[in-house]
Amino acid sequence: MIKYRSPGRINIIGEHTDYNDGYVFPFAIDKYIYINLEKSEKFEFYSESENKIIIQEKLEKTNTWADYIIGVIKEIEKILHIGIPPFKINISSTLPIGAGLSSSAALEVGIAYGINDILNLNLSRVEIAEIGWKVENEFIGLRCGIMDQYACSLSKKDNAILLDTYTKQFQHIPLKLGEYNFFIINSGVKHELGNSEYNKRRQECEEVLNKLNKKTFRDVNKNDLEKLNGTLFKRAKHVVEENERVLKTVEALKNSNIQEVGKYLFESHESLKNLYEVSCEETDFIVDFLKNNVLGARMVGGGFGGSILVLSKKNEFYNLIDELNKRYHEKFGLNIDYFEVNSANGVEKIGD
Ligand code: GAF
Repeated sequence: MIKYRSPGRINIIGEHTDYNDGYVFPFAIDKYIYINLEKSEKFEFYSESENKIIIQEKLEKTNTWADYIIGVIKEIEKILHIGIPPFKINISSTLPIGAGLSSSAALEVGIAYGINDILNLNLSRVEIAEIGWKVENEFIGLRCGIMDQYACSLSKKDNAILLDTYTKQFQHIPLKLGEYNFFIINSGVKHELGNSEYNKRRQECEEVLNKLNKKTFRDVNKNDLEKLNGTLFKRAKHVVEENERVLKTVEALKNSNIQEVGKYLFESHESLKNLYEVSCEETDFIVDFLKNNVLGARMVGGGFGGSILVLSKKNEFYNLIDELNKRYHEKFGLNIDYFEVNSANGVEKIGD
């Protein structure tokens, strides 16, 4: 049995820009999907958290968590014109599932990496990320961008990745936060409409391009916004300004201006809430509570629940959390979950 671990990710800034040819700035975190792979007679998939085994002789879609695995195997077969022999695959996780921390990309990338390693297929880390992205778009049906799979595959500990999703160029930028650190607060909610609203946002952005007669969002600038109104104006304004914020955040980080990084996080949240409209009551409540008490905070990932990224001094964060949990529980009847974020390497083998 060969063991691999594939990390989740946070995104410092650049939300809903990755399918709009924009910039993103994520890094992998030390919360993982663990994958054990072993050649076998049949395909056998076991998830510890689901406590379920799925056995298949011929791979077919199941509409369950196993589709992320099945999709990857089928995609590798398709692009390399090979048959993949049956594997027994065990999955366990320290990464909260469905919390906006990229658990599905971690699984896709982990499976592709492991199979590539065992069968010596010579796929690069970029190709592995692209396979995961294709599976998500074509097999699962979420029309996501490339951020999550690139972060899970290409991250380097102590760095974040500035990724230009238009050219697919990326650079690792050292994560030097001085006396501050990032924290995650999991709101514990994931609203059902998330996936359908995600695809709807994508469609609205395509409508923006049609209206402006442009091929790529990369050519949309502030002056173009005047030609739009209503929903399309709001969506486009978010994308244009969020891209600017990514580049300003990278500069601020390079200059060790962590206060400024925090300011952009709050601005990003406001924009995701009011212009892109992918936030929700629960995550807004948490960000509002934190507003005057930490350097920065914003929802992270696709939205409609999930997690909040917080930039704060450690003791200040821990001093707030009990009061926040109390008020959150009073209002929503739910408890938050939280942890300090440590950066991590992309997917890797951890043992035979
Ligand atoms: C989800 C998607 F999978 C990403 O591609 C990205 O669009 C993100 O939402 C929003 O920035 O995580």
